[in-house]
Amino acid sequence: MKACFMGLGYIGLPTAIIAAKHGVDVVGVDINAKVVEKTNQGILHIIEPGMEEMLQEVIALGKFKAYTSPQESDAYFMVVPTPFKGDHEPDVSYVEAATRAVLPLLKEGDLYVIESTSPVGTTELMANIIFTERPELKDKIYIAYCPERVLPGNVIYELVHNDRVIGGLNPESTEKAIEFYSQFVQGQLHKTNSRTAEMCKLTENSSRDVQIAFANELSLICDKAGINVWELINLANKHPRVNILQPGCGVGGHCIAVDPYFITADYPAESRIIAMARDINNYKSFWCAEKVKSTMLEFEMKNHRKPVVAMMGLAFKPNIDDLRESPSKSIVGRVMMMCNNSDILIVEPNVTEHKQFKLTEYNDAYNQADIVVMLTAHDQFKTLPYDESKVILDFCGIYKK
Ligand code: SAJ
Repeated sequence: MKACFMGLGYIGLPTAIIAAKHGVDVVGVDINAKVVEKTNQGILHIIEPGMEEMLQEVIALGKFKAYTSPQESDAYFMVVPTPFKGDHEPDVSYVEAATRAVLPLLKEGDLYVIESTSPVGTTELMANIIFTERPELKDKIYIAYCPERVLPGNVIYELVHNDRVIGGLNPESTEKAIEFYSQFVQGQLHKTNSRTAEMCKLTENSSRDVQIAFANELSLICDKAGINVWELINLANKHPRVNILQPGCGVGGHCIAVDPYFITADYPAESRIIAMARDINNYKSFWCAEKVKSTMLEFEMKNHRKPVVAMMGLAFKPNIDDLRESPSKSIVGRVMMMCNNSDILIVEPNVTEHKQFKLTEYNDAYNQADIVVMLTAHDQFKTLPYDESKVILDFCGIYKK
């Protein structure tokens, strides 16, 4: 069987490589010629432990080759980004472009799958495009939606072991997609229809966003009430049926902070908690920046000099070097803008240099600072002592124990 993966990003490339490793003849397609060139040289352009060795292995076996345009195959997978445009409206133009690119190659019996996180109804929309352009294929090809759920950094394990939801346009399509994924997925493959599968992906990430918003809301209440939120959550979680997540300085990354908008854009009247959770998590970053600013002013009034401030962490979550869509980074940017002649030291131990920010080593920054702002709960920061002579704003629970 030959499979063509449209999009060689954080999900498409690992999935293509793992499929190749399990015996599928894989064509990897990306519109970026540099990505294609690098990939064919066995160089991984994304960060994912163990994946580069596997890429080199499948290239050597002749099971994987990357191209800038699709090649005739038996199955086609759309694994391209679905960002949002304007006022948080989902943008499916990449999925449509990838679909239009494979359209001329489709033949009777082929499988077409969308993996990209998509608004409800996208699979039906793409099926319409396919059958409008190629009416002779109606009921002759298999069309399904199959979202991924992997955690970056643990992709090799999770792509194989996580359960997946597979939703076909009809039961025959679901079966055909299950047949494909069974070649490398050991987790259970759960059958449904395409609309439910689309909504399932959005639900998983919205659920997490809502739960984090609850924790963030508690952190705001506790700040006003003079209660340690970390102790509070720890105690509340001793209840056998309560499991509250952790507050932080907002929600970042490409999934949790984005996917809920795919629901709120299409169902604005119904999705009130989901929309509110987005607002609360966005507000938390703004609140953190304001808190830093007011703490700096208080320090200056008390000490008659400007404080040295250490901003600890830029990544969007602990122990990674991914700074994209990071609330910590946006807080740092905001504080720098509001207090531009202050002495602000920026720390990100997982990155060696940054084009916008001058970085300082974390021990040095901590030692020099009057105000320490804990933004991302990296393990390195947990080794720093709690120095009571400093003002410490612990937004991410470094000292919660
Ligand atoms: N966060 C908190 N408090 C918490 C947990 C997380 O503030 O208690 C913050 C993090 O700091 C980060 C953001 O939420 O800024 C998102 O982090 P995450 O670890 O929840 O999620 P991602 O974006 O790394 O990966 C998620 C995963 N989804 C879920 O856990 C529901 C992953 O399984 C999905 O495959 C991925 O999104 C995706 O592609 O959708």
